[in-house]
Formats: sequence, C-alpha cells, structure tokens
Amino acid sequence: MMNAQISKVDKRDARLSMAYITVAFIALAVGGLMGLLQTLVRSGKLELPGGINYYEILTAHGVLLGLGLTTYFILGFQFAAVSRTAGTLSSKARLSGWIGFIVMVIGTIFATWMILTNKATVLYTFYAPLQAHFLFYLGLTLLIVGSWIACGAMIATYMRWRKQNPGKPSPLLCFMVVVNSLLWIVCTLGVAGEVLFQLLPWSLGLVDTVNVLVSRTLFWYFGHPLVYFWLLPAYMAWYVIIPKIIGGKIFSDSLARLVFILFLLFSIPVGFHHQLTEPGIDASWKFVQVVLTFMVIIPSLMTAFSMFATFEMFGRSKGAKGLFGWLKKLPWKDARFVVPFICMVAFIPAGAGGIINASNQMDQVVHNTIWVTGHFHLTVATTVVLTFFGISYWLIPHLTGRVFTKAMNRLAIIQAICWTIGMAFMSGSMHLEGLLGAPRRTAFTTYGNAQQALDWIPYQVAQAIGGSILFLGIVLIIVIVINLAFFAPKGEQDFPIGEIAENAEKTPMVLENWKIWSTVLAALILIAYTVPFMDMIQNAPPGSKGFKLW
Ligand code: HAS
Repeated sequence: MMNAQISKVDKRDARLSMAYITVAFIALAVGGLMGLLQTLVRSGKLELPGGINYYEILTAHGVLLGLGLTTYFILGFQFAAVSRTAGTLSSKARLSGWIGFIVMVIGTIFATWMILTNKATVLYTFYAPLQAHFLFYLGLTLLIVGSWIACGAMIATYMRWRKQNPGKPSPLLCFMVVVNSLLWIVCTLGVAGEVLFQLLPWSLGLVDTVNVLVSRTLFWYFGHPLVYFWLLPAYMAWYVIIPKIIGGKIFSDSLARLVFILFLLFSIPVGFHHQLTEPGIDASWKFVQVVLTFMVIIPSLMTAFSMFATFEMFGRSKGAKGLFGWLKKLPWKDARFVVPFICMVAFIPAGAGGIINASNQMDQVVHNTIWVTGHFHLTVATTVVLTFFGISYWLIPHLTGRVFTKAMNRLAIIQAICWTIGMAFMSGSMHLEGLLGAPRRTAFTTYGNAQQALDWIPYQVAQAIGGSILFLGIVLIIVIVINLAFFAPKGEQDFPIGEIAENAEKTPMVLENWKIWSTVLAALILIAYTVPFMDMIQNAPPGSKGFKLW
C-alpha cells in the first residue's frame, strides 16, 4: 500500500487520535490556570485561598503540562500520522491504542488526585528525598506503561508497512514516529526503574531509605531525552507538513532521517548536564556527557539549515531575489504556517540558552535559578507547544470532518501574537532575574527584605503580566479547539504531507537499519553511564528517609 494513495485518516483511527488530543487540551486548561496562579503568587500580589500551597499548584502545573499535555498530544498526533502514511491501523493495533489510552488515563487520574489533595507536592521532577503518596508513583507507572502499549501499536504498524513494501524506505513521517517512539521506550526505562525499584517500595514503607543520587541519575537518564521526545513531533511538522502548507518541497529526505537518527543516538547519554553541580559524580564523566550534549545540538543546527533551505527554495521558485527576498513569498496569512514559524524563530534564543546551560562553567551561574525556568518556557512552552497548536489547526478538523474557517484562522493568529508577547515578558524576565541570582521553584519571599531579593520583584511583576497574557492565549486556544471539534462547518480539511524536492539525493537504506542504530545507541549509553553508575552504588552514602515538607 503506497502512502501517496492514503489521503485521509480512517474514522476509527481518528476517534482514537482525538481521544488522546482531548485529554491533552483538558490538561492544558487546568495546568494553564495553575501557571497563572503561580505567576500571581510569585509577584507578591496574591495569596492562595483555603490553605492551598504554592508548591501544590507548581506540581500540578508541571505534571499536567510537562508530562500530561505533551505525552497525550504527541501520541494522538503520532497515531494520526502513522494511520495517514502507513495505512489504517489493524484492529489489534487500534485496540492496543485504546488499552494504552485507558491505562494512561487511570494513571493520570491517580497522580492528579494525589497532587490536588496535597499528598504529592514533589514538583514535576519528583526528586527524592521529597516523598509522595504511593498512588502518585503508581499513577506515573501506569502513565508510562500505557504509553509503551501505544508506542508498540505504532511500531507494529510501521513493521507491517515494511513487510508489505520490501526494500523501500518507509514514509518519512512514519519513520520519524518510529524514532520518537523508540527514543521514548528506551528513555522511560530509566524512570520506570527509579519508580518501581526505588520510589514505590520506599513510599510504601517496604524500605526506609533511598539512594538519592541514583534516583536523580535515573530520572535525568529519562529527563533529557524527554525534552527531545517533546521536540521531535514539532520537527515532524516542520520537516514534513510545513513544506506542503507553503506550497514548497522537503529539502532532503535523507537529511531529515539522519537528523532523527542523531537524536535517537545522542539524546539519551547526556543526563549529567542536569547534574553538573551534583556531588558524587566524577568530573571526567560529566565532561564525557557534556561533549555528547554538544553532539545533540548538531541535529538542531541541521534542522535550522534544512528549514532555511526549504523556505529559500520555495521563495526562489516564486521569483524571490536577494538574500532574504524569499521571506516575502511565504504565506503570512495562514496560521498553519505562521504559528510554527514563530516557534522556529523562538527556538533560536531558546537553543542558545540551552548551549549556555550545557557549558559547565556557565551552568554554575544559572543552575537552579529561574533562568532555567525561562529556558524551558521558550523551548517546550513556545517552540514545542505552539507548534502543537499549529498542528491542531489542520489536524483536529481533519479528524472531526470539519474545516478550519477564516474566522478561526484569524483567531489563531491573534492567539499566537498573545503567546509571543506573553512569553517575551514572562520568559524574558525569568532569564534576567535568573542572572541576578533568583532561585527557581520558590514562592514569593523577600528573604527578610534583603536588597537583592527586593531587586527581583519588578521582574516577578513582569512575569505575572506575561503569565496573564499567556492565560488569555490559553482561553483562545481552548475556544478554537472546541470550535474545531464540535462547531466548525462540516467539510474536508487536508492532512498536509510534503513531497521530496526532485533534485534531492536518494535515501540510503542504511538509515533504516535498526540493528546498527540500536547497537550504537546501547554502546553510547553503556559508555556514558556504566562506570559512574556503578560508582554511585558501590560508594553510596547513607540513604535518605522520606521528607514531606508541606
Ligand atoms: Fe534544555 C534544562 C541544555 C534544548 C527543555 N531544558 C532544561 C529543562 C527543560 C528543558 C524542561 O545542559 C529544565 C529541567 C528541570 O526542570 O530542571 N537544552 C539544552 C541544550 C539544548 C536544549 C543544549 N531543552 C531543550 C529543548 C527543550 C528543553 C528543545 C524542550 C523541548 N537544558 C539544557 C541544560 C539544562 C536544561 C544543560 C540544565 C540546566 C540546569 O542547570 O538545570 C539544545 O538541544 C538546543 C539546540 C537548539 C538550537 C537551535 C536551533 C534553531 C532552530 C530554529 C531555526 C529557525 C528558522 C526560522 C529556520 C541550536 C532549529 C528562521 C527565520 C528567521 C527569519 C530568523
């Protein structure tokens, strides 16, 4: 079955995909409200009513948006992408998709319930020795197990395609989904190990203490690739969907595949760059992982090159002249293009911030300051999430049999402008305040009226202004999503898939040789982690009992 012949996602697959996307937007609404409250509390202008504490809503915000919105949206999008390019899911794969969904929802309900009842105020990184109720950890376990079942269904559909089309490269979008799913499965093994072997028994009282360093290391073994699990679906849209929307071609199929393979290889063995200030890890192993971190920057630089090439090729084909003449030829009134384009522009300072964080000496200045919060609001909350909004504008109507009207297109552009202004205020002032030494993960305090802390307050007020504008952005996106799901006129909305440029090189099949890539991946992980991990276990300090500070 060739992908070119399949132009619509099967109705049954569309329902599955919409189920995931619906939960994603519910998480956005609730988590977004928590974000607004946080910025207001931190500005010193609001006290939460009814004894609700700041860290409780901070945990809800991080878990619902960082782990909920992203994972559900990505799986929903990926199911649609696989069904559109590799053919309708088999009934077994679809059933697995539903089972995965139900398991994930049960897990999400457990975790959210514990957070909202103040029994899991441990923030989204659930760092030991902070200890949550065991149902929180069980909820996270179910979330991960459910996602594995869903990813398994996608990989099985890809394998069916390969079997039916021997010797041919798989559809690019489907290939990308498989890479992201593999990345997810391999990295979540770390957090699954942490939760199952350390945190669950500890929270149930089966063991008294936990090895904190091991738990954090397992978390970051998962935590950094997690950010690329978020990023890669945005890259899928940039590489495959955007060229079609602007009327151009994909610059190079091989380059896009190579970029995804590089992410698979280099995004995992780099967790130590989150632990550069952590004692107990030898500096030479931190150095190894920082070098690998700089390797994982390369595929993003290749992506920047590829996007510029796609835009320029298109512009020149329309007669653009001069160095930047092609910019004028892009479809500036189409939200499906404009919104992801804003994300690309935002990723330039966002990525530069990441490179600063990854540099050992500079990280000493910014680590655990609110600079880092500014960094991830530009990366995940702008580059990634705004691209997800851009995807929703054609994907949701495609799945619900409706159309993206001109009025909604206008609202979507207003939404993106709100997001850009709100984020410029919020993330910009977080970066600046961080450079002045303000810590992250902290409720409002003046530290006994210390001058340094008083100097931070104007930045915190700017964050509250930005946060309020962003919340308006959340209201607008929810209005658009409800319209596209239930009220927009019935019709056919295209699921755009770009074609490869005629003069692009032929795709080498080695890019799809999973034996090679999984061997290299395993080797890199073993090189980066084996010795320091054994060291953490053999020379472990006394474990810590659990703390509940709320
Ligand atoms: Fe990061 C902390 C390093 C990317 C998310 N990061 C975080 C945390 C999160 C996060 C959530 O090394 C906080 C975790 C916590 O709670 O503690 N990050 C990096 C590096 C990159 C990077 C090197 N991060 C991301 C992405 C994220 C994300 C992507 C989410 C999606 N990050 C770190 C480090 C820390 C960290 C340390 C720990 C700090 C600490 O001390 O705790 C790189 O991947 C960035 C590479 C990106 C580029 C940009 C390429 C630009 C492109 C756009 C092209 C534009 C076009 C349009 C075509 C090199 C592709 C142009 C048009 C025009 C008209 C101009």
